[in-house]
Amino acid sequence: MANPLYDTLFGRHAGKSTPFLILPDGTEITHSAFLAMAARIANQLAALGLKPGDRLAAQIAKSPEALALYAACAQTGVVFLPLNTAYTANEVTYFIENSGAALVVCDGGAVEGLAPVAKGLGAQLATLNADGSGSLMDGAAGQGDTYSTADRTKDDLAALLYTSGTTGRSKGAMLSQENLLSNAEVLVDEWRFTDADVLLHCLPIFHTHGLFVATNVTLVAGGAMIFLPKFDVDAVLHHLPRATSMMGVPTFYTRLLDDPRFDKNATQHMRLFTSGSAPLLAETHDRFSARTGHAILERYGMTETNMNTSNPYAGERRAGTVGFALPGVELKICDPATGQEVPQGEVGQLEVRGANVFQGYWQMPEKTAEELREDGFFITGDLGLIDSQGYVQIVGRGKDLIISGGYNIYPKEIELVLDEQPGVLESAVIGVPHPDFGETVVGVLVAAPGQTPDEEAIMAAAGDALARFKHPRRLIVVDELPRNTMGKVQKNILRERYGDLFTGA
Ligand code: MLC
Ligand code: AMP
Repeated sequence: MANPLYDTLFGRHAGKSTPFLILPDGTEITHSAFLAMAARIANQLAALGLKPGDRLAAQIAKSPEALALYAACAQTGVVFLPLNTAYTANEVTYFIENSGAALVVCDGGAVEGLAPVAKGLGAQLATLNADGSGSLMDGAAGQGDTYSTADRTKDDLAALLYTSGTTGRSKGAMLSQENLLSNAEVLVDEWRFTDADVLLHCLPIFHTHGLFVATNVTLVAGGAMIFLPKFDVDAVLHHLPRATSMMGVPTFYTRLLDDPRFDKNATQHMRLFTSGSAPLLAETHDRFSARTGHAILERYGMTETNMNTSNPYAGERRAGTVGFALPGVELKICDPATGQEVPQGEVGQLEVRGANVFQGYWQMPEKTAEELREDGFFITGDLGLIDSQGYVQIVGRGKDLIISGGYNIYPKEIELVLDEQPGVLESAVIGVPHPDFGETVVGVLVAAPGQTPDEEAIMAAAGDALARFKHPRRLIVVDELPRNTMGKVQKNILRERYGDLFTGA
């Protein structure tokens, strides 16, 4: 039976006693032990009645078992739907409902909030805790170490990853086996990953970067990962000597540069540091080179497209750019109004096409049609240009989006919550520069006539509705919002006005 995703990422490692996961305490999990764990989970999923094409929503801490659940989904043909652990029960409810998940896997601590939701929506519930305990693994413990891999084609769905939108409603990006595999294989070649690589993995595994870029690349190459539960400067410095490579968001690198122990000595054996998910300031790139002698390799991607561009491994890794379109990816810079390509060197909206580009938004054909052209080009919403030597530069965003520490935050989602609060007439949410997170969230409020909004109560309400990373770090009450002649709020004016709130520039 064929299953391209499982066979290429996992099956090829059958019988190998080489280390795959190296845990913080030094314990190693070999490739074959990992596959056996995945097969036990696969048997358990089948025992619960899951079938190929069913969706499995997982809001679980990063652990070897959590990664094995991803492998088990590939082996059973179940569509994996990973969720940010910071999401509130409110947010998760939408994802379960929209995806029609057959099984929800969550931390034991979340059962009270999610059990009634799952029951109401006809989904089963299993638990998987950070230490690998819980009902999922209890069930898997009694299962066999092998599983007859489900037959799948490269066009079958592998994963559903939700991204928010400018209307505030999240959309499930459908990623096929081919979307994931083609990109992982290209990146292995471009970044020269081999089975000798040991990747220091400190990204979360519920997003494209940590799951599909870092993990899939390591799996295709047959290397190992030092698998840390989260990014932490001390832990990174402790484990770095054993690593060959690391992938991160810009915040990882600014935090490391803030620590004097991070220097040439600490990094001399490393062969590669990559950055993405948010813009890496040229200044950070330059400081990093001066301190360590390594040029960070910056690349650009999205949930819907996996990776689109990368700076070269061998050539110049140019600060402030995201390099060239990857092999197999076509990239155009277009006029957002007409969709026509703009002259070379001019700013326009990036559009991309290739085997990496997703299949559309889950059960949202109109949204899909708005962003995915009939000829296969995806409209990214990012603004950029191609310089005279072919390097792509991202210069801004056409979409109203804030990226904080590598997490995407759509202002509309927060504005909808703020607008509902007593004493608030209307709101505008903007992103302003932040020294640690790159950008952070500021809520600008207009009071309802004769009322004074209660900022504490508003923040408490935001806490129930929205994940912590989306919360405004500052609320500002103004008399009115600046608007253009069409009545549209001029967020650029607000961003200018409040741009130095956190940087003091
Ligand atoms: C945590 N907090 C954040 C935050 N992360 N707030 C804003 N933005 C974030 N990114 C909250 C915490 O809940 C905490 O709340 C407070 O901020 C400070 O926490 P911290 O201890 O400083 O944060 P930490 O846990 O260290 O997390 C920061 C981080 C993490 C940068 C390490 O956010 C992270 O791993 N980011 C990576 C995101 C990522 O993988 N993105 C890839 C998306 S895929 P309190 O209550 O204490 O105030 C993609 C495609 C592509 O974009 O191209 O890759
Ligand atoms: P997500 O929807 O979480 O996948 O985030 C994708 C968005 O992150 C892109 O559309 C870009 O706006 C941004 N992004 C990713 N990588 C980079 C980068 N290297 N430089 C600038 N922006 C980036």
